[in-house]
Amino acid sequence: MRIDIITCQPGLIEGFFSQSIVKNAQTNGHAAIYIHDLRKYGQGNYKQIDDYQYGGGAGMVLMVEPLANCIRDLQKETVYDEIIYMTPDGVTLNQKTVNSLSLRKNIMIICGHYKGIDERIREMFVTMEISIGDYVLSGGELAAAVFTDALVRLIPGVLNDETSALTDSFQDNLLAPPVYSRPASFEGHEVPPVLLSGNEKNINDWRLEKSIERTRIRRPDLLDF
Ligand code: 6GU
Repeated sequence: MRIDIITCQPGLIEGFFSQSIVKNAQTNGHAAIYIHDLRKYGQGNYKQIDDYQYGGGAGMVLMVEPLANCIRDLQKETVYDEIIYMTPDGVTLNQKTVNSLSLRKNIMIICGHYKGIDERIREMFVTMEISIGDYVLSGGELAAAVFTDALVRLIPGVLNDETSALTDSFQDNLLAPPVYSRPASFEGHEVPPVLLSGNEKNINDWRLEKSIERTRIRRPDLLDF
């Protein structure tokens, strides 16, 4: 999968992509992630990328021309399956959306800032608008990092144990069951005996039962479908 991210604050996410699972995914050739600095497309001596909004009101808007030029430059090299704008007024991201987008080959992500981006970019280029939850961040960068992490870990071969993404919380609309490691007894708190029994069927039954119980208590909304 190839992911191109357009941002006016590359420093906010460069560190994230040079660490851990997302970094390994790139080293192993499963993902290619490119960060593009919108400032390079800025206008005039000051490389201007934002301006006041028509009609007045507080807050700057990312201008249409630098963004359009940047998007078109990228489109010269790559045909994108989706051009996604990260915005709090987009559709709320969930595992189902991540699963289906993980099958795409080339994705472009646009990070907004200030009051947002000129609406014409949304009309002319954007194919999908994604929010990561009902709260407002200062910019789309952290949201893009969250979204990219969720995507990249689903690419086959990225996780060490290929099946482990399948038992994550939210796959099958169920939260994950509790997990334990050594020691079997810690300060009077015991690991459930069934997990020590070696009986695979009983262990799987117990895990499913705990998943359902936990989902019913914490996220009953996931169960009504
Ligand atoms: Cl995608 N962007 C911003 N700025 N805030 C958010 C968000 C995105 N998702 C939730 N809050």
